[in-house]
Amino acid sequence: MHDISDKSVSSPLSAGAHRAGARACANIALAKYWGKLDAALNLPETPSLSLTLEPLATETWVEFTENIPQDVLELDGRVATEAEVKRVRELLNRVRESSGLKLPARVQSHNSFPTAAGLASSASGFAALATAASRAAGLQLNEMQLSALARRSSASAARSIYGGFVELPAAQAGEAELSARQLARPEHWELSFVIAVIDDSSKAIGSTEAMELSKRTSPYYTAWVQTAGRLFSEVRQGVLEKNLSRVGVAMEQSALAMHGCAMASRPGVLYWRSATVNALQQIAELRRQGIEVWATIDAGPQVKALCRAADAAIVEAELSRMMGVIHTITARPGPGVKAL
Ligand code: 2P0
Repeated sequence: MHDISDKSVSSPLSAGAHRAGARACANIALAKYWGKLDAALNLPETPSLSLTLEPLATETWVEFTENIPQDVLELDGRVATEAEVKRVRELLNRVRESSGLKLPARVQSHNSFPTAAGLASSASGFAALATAASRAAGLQLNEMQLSALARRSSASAARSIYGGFVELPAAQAGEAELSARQLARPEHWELSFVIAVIDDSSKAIGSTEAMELSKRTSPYYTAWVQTAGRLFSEVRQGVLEKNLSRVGVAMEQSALAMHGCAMASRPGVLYWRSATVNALQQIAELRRQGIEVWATIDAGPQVKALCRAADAAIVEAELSRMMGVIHTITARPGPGVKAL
């Protein structure tokens, strides 16, 4: 078991009126979002449904201050790249526009789990940033407004504003304020995600670029979009009924259909390693042995196994001894974003 204890950051920035922090948890989609209706407004073409997860969290502090010439971003103690700064600045600019505040911002962000490892750090990151930045600027946004703000930067971040089981509908054209909503609280159902980390290096192609490529070139994109709505409804019903096999079967099909669509792009997008396939087969074998466990895979090689909390230890033991699995992380339903 990999130790990923929360590294709490207690207000590392200097005191000031325009300063605030927030903590948000990552989420894993049971029904996947893959494809944009409108790239400029970052509107999803498919509905998605996720589970917000402890202890995979990001803590972010934002301070708007005249003491720096331009926005400064620090991620896990390192200076951010220009591409990372650009994405954060877009959100900060939206906050500056709404609040009338014209100051540059110093942003410090810490993850309790490896970034760029297919563990959806952009979801927790932009949910925490939207909350911290809007509060630091004096805006009092409700959860729906925070979710819409986070969604403009990263659609999955819209879901991390809320705890537990969360849905993000597919967008209508031009729907600027689209936000996620909570379907059920974390206490609704005692489930676990056992994450088999197979490769923790950065991904070859980011999900934003890969889903655009899928939309432009994959012959399966239209079929994926048509299927995604039905699978979302099945997962949603299964969550409400707490029917694990109903959720699991639809969840696996959602992931495999999403990856099938991506793989058929030109050039093909293949996130999997051989250990990814082996883990999928091991999970099917565990099912044959009577354990209710199903898999999902995001834009990376990691395999995430959904099971009852009571079965997590055995699933973790089986996955962690597989060749190609570096370590495992067990996560549980977590809360929505919190101000620090
Ligand atoms: C999801 N993913 O539903 C899907 C499944 C990855 C695979 O949402 O372009 O970082 O920033 O809106 O939210 C990851 O994509 O994409 C994602 P953008 P995001 O969780």
